[in-house]
Amino acid sequence: MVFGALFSKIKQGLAKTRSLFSSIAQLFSFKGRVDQKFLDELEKRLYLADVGTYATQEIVTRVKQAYLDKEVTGEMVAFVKDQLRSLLTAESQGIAFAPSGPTVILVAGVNGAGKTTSIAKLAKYCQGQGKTVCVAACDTFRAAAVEQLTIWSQRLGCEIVKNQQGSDPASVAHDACERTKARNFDVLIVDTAGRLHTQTHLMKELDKIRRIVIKQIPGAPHEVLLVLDATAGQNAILQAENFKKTIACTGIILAKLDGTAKGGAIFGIKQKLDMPVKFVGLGEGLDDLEVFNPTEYVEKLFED
Ligand SMILES: Nc1nc2c(ncn2[C@@H]2O[C@H](COP(=O)(O)OP(=O)(O)OP(=O)(O)O)[C@@H](O)[C@H]2O)c(=O)[nH]1
Ligand SMILES: [Mg+2]
Repeated sequence: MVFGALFSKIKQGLAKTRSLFSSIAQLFSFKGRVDQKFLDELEKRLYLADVGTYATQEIVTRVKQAYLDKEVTGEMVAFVKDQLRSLLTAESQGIAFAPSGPTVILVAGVNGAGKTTSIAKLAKYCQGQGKTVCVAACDTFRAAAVEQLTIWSQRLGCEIVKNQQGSDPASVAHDACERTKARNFDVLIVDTAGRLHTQTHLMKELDKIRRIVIKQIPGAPHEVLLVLDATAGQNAILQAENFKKTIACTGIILAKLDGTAKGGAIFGIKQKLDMPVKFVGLGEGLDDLEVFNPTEYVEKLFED
């Protein structure tokens, strides 16, 4: 029953993306001889599904090598699912918790990507693993940001460390590390202000937060998660490429998959970023976060 509920959530969350993939699925029920016209049509539909140039070319080439001038009777579906799965990053193990002592998770990303909401969901996920959680409101840039995280922390019943708007984010990070150690919290999740890789002062600030946690807690940060807005499609990948040049990230949270038909963009992440997709965001609620499972993702894309 529980599994059923989870499966239907990702299926529901992918509804918009699935509408585009159904036109690809239709092609694969094709029976007859595979010719260039078929391959051209496949290429067009993959592009329309925002799968991106690399993944589109890969799939078309592989289908061509395997099936051009051959008679098919529907067996291409399984083949293409396998190919798509191989383009995705490996099955996620979720958060890499520290073997002992607190686990520190830094969360970064551009404005409005979904960082604060994803942090609330992550906190719930960690609580679900039996962990106690503290969150640090290091986005001191906007007054509403601290308030937003405070509301989530009340709902979650987790600790929050904050200071007034405009205060030094690194000092909030420092206090949060102190509190985490003093109160033996298992996990510290640090919210940061939205930034572009081009905003040098904000990137420096992020680095300062990182250096503070390194100094305070052994092995920290255990995770640096980059939140990407799936509705940005291929642009989200471009943003991530730029982020990656400035800060070492351990994985991606792909947020807002439910709000977009551009879920195909996920097929470009492995090749372009070489960073695992750890979680996907499928809505605005606390339970709308799933550990990324590539097999399930591909299965659900093609389900009626
Ligand atoms: N549908 C949907 N909406 C989401 C998801 N994640 C976040 N949102 C919404 O996206 C908007 C921005 O989310 P935030 O979490 O505030 O984003 P942020 O990156 O913290 O934004 P800044 O702090 O301003 O940089 C909010 O309205 C969220 O409810 C998701 O997975 N699905
Ligand atoms: Mg925020």
